[in-house]
Amino acid sequence: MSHLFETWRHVFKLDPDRELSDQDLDAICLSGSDAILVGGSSGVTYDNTVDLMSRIRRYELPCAQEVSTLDSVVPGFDLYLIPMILNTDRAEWITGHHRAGLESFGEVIPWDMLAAEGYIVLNPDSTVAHLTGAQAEIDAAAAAACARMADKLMRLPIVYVEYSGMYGDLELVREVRRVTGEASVFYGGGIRDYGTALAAAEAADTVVVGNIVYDDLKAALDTVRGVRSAKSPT
Ligand code: 1GP
Repeated sequence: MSHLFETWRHVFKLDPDRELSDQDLDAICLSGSDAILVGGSSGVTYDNTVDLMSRIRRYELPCAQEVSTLDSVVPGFDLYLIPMILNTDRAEWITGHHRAGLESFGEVIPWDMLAAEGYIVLNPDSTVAHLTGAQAEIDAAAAAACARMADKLMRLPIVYVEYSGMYGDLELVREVRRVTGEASVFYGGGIRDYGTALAAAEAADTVVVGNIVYDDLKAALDTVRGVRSAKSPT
C-alpha cells in the first residue's frame, strides 16, 4: 500500500496548544512545505485541535493528525499518524493506549487513513521522553535495533527518530536509515535554519520542523529551502 507521506520531504509540526497568528499560519501553509502535522505532547484537546485543523484546511497542502490522546482525535484530517514508542518499558505507550482505542473504535476506523510510527525517543529532557519513560540515552546500535524492530518485525511504515527540542546525531540517523528497508525514516528535533534542515534531509527521508515556527518564523521558512537543496539520503 502506498501512503500519502512517502513523498513528503519537509513537514511542519504545529502544536494545537500554542498560539499562531493567521499571518504566520498563512506563511507556513504557503511555504512550499509538503504537509502539516498537527500534534503535541501536552495540552492537546479536541477543541484546540479542531480549531487549528479548520484554519489549516483553508490551504491546499495535506494535513495529518499525530494522535497523542484518544479524546483529541478529530475527524477531517487527510491522515492519522499513531506513535508507538519503541524505547520504553511502559507498555501503555507501545500498545496499551492503542488497544484501549481499538476496543472502543475498532469497527469504525478508516484503516487506509492510518499509519503507525515506530518512535525512537532520543532527547532525555524532552516532554515526550518524560511522559513515556523512554530510555533516551541509547547509542546508534540500540537505535538501529529499534528501527529493525519497527521495520522488520512490526512492519510499521514509519520509523520516527525523535530528538524533539535538540538537534540530533545525524550519524545515528544515517545508521537508522541504513538498517531500515521499507519504512520511511522521519527525523525531528532542533531544526532551526537552512543548514540544519539541509543536513537532516540528507540523512532522513522526511524532516519534521516544530519549535522554530514559534520562535523565529523567518528561520522556519528557510528550513523549507534547506530541505529542497538537500541531496536525497543514500
Ligand atoms: C517534535 O520532532 C518534532 O515532535 C520537531 O522537533 O520542535 O525540536 O523542531 P522540534
